[in-house]
Amino acid sequence: MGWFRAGCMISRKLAAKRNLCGLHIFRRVQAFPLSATRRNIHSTITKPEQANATRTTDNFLDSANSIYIEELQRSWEADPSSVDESWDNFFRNLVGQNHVKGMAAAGVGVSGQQSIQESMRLLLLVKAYQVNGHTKANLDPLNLDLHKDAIPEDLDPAFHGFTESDLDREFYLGVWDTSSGFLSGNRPVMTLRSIMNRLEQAYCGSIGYEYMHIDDSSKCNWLRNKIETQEHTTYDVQRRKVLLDRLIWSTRFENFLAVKKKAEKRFGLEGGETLIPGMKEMFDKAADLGVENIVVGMPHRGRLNVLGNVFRKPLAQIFSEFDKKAKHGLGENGEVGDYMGTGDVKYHLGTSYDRPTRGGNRIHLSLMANPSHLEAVDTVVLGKTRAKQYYFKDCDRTKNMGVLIHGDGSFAGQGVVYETLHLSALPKYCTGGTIHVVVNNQVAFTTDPRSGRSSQYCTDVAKAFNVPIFHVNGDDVEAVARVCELAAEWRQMFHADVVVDIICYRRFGHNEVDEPLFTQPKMYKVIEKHPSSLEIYQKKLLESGEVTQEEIDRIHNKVESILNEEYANSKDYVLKRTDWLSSHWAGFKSPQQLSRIRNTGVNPEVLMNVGRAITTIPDDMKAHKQVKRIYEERARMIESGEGIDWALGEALAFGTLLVEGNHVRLSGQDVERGTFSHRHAVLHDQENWKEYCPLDHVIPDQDKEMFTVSNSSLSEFGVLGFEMGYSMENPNSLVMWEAQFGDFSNGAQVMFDQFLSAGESKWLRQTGLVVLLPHGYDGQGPEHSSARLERFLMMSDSYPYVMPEMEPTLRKQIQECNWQVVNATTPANYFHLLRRQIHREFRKPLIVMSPKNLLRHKLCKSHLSEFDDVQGHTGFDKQGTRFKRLIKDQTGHSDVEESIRRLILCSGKVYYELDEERGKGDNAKDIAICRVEQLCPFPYDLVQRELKRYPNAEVVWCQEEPMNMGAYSCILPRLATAMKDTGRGSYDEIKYVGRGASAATATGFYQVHKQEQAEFLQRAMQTQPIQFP
Ligand SMILES: Cc1ncc(C[n+]2csc(CCOP(=O)(O)OP(=O)(O)O)c2C)c(N)n1
Ligand SMILES: [Mg+2]
Repeated sequence: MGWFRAGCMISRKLAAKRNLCGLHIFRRVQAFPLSATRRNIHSTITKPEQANATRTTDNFLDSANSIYIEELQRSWEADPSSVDESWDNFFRNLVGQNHVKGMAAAGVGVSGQQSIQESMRLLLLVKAYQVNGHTKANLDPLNLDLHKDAIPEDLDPAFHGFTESDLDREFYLGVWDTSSGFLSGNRPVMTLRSIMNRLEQAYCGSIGYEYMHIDDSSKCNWLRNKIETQEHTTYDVQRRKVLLDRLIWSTRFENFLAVKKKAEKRFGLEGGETLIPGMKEMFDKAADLGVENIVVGMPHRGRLNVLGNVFRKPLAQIFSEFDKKAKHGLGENGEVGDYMGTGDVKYHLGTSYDRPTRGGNRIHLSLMANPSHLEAVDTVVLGKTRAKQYYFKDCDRTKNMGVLIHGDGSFAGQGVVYETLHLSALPKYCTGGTIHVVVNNQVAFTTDPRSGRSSQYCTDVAKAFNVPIFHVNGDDVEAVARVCELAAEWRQMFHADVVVDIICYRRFGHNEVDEPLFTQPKMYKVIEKHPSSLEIYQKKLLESGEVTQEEIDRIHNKVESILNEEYANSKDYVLKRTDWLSSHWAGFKSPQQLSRIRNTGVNPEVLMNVGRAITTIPDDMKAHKQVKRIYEERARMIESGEGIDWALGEALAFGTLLVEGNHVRLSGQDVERGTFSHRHAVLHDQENWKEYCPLDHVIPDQDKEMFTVSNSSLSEFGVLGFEMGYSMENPNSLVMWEAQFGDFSNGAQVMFDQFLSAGESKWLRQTGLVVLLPHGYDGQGPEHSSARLERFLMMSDSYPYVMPEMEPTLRKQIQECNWQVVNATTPANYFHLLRRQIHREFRKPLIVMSPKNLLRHKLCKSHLSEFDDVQGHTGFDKQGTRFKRLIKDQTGHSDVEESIRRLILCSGKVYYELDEERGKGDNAKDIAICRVEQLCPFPYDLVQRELKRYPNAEVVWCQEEPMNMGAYSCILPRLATAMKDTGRGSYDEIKYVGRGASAATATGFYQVHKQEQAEFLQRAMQTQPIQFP
């Protein structure tokens, strides 16, 4: 036994150290300077460090020091109650009144004496395998693995004091009620040799298990049982043939494309083909265990193979997407612009499929479309999964599951993986466990692990979350299948995350046109000679006699002929008008189908009932007195109809949407109270742990999640992605993410750039997600002023130089635009804005520059009559009560005001400052101030209405942001287009008032802020014409 000889050699060196080493505390001692031939799955080495001082309360399972044990034994002999109960059990079990008597009681005869020290060392040896066996496992198909040189000493029996002469001695293992697996076997006596064989088999084969970091012994025991009990480890011939068939499909698919589409990028799976049988086994097992829906996110590598072989996307369609001459993306007459979107490359597209499973079930699979940005889709998948769980009333989260496939480089390197894992156990974000599969080809583009990570395994990040990790040699398809099944079992059993790390290789370059020898010459020389996993498996089955060559050939021929047939069909494949509507979306309109504009006012009686429900606190609730006062004030607002503020306006929008049967969900950092202490959506009893959320009590027997408000982890990228995924499941929900301050949304920039602004265009998937970004200049410095409005406007795809159709019955302006950007200035308008998101037949993302100081501004109030649908009430205009895209001047101007000398167009809270400035003297009474509430898409019709109202007015755009920021550069061409169209001049006639250009969003000096503010407000009101630009 190779292990033993090597162990004997080092045992002498270790003699002095023996009994001093702990198993649990590890430190990185050395970052090995790896040679090019010695690298890959490990980049750094760990080594046991001496255990800390003893504590008599220590659990025996955590201990590893035999001197310590001797002390404990002495202590126990003197007084059994002086040690932890587990130690007491240990000594009783192993020693009893008489050690040999214990063995006799177990009905076994043992030759020779076994000291308690030997028993303990044996247990430590077993435990060493459980903890460190993975380091010795045969994980690397290329055998380049460095860790062969760095196997921890404690896996060597000599380290524990055993010698070759002990090999055939029988040892009593004890009977451990509290443990499982190996130690629970009913053969408490075994030779050391057979103990070692069992340990090697369980822990050092093609699978390396990491699970002893999990701090829940019942979970460890469950895994131990699965890992160490032999009956779990074999497949019968039938299962083997299924695996073979699946592996042939996976392999031939790539080979076929390699021949047919030689020079095309497809990010093939070659070297990692066992992923496909692995995924299929996982899905089958999950279905057997009750899973009905699986949402999958995955990157480029092997995606086409997964689409074709797991999701059963028609192969003809996949092949046709390679055809550069195919007219995908063009309409019937070759025109651009049908609702085919702008499209995406083939290895980003999603799909869904109802897949029959081995056990005769059906399972619905959805693969989310995703951008090139590695790992960006992770939390989107989780959000969608969580939404499915809500709509399917899947309370124990066992019917809907998320699966994420990762690359080794990305799993280790992309921070959003950590953010994703961190959502796994949060009450309002948990999805009952995600299965992570890492296609670990030991390279990322051209970067190998030495440069790509500081951790030992690429999966180490998951250990921080008590996630078990199964490393598996990707050449061993049965081992891959086994851990994939085990992962599904774990997930269904514990509703927690799990990682499968398939260690494989990449047969070719990063893509098929890359040359890997430039950067990985030695590795690729090995790969060149390395047989495929299919060849290895076929050989194994042939040698075992379980499968004949004829059977193998038959499968190959079948697969090849189907591939050829589908390839021939792909030439005439016509891309169907996409299946963009999933079941919940039936009746929703594409941008080409006109959606009626609806009013959003609410029946006064309903409004009143909702108002009362959301301002009532139960008598036994001891809320903080300031919060109580806020609620009393809100109740007064409802009863009097006067002075409704922002928070109440928002709550009324939520409450009325709930009454209409919609799901409402708001998440983000500190959203429950609100960063600015204005929302107080959840009340906390000051005397106990009780909480009360008034919006949970709007309708009788309201589902407890129908209204969800939740503080999130301190993440932007991850949480925004989650809400985006959530919003895509069902359109009858108002899903919102609020940034703490708008500035921080740039931490989620990938979500804005790749998903929210362009998702519908690329992938034909709509979302009505609302993003609230606190924005406004009130002297808080460069980081708490700006949500970078300009970026959101710049990403709008509305064409600025031609007036769109604005006639109300024909208007599709919002439908045709990629998103809406709004800066509302009254609680009532905000109320209608939120309700409008739902009261339409399409969904569109909404970016809101939300207020800070307007939350308490004395003039930023609305009357309850502005929320209702009563004709003649303030909010009711020609079309009824709805969101106002532009709010006209409030000083009672008639349809034409010839004497107005200046029309100031502005947006956001600067309106109130301009209005106040205008009121200071008499020389500005002839200035009109209009608020552009909806910046994108631009309200051309209403702006023109105001231009006509003030035929002689100088036109000014005023903003508080620096000139190179804010809305100015977006407004300018659109306002010019509106002006030209009414004969009011163009660019030169648009004057600018605001801050000058600046690198930082705002000054850090309060006095400078005030001065800047005063200066531009005065300039806006000056009597002489504005000269700028
Ligand atoms: C966020 C991000 N950064 C960089 C890239 C460019 N890129 C594409 S694939 C790749 C390597 C990924 O390595 P790994 O995760 O190991 O997956 P593999 O290609 O090896 O399957 C890189 C760097 C990207 N797509 N996304
Ligand atoms: Mg890789």
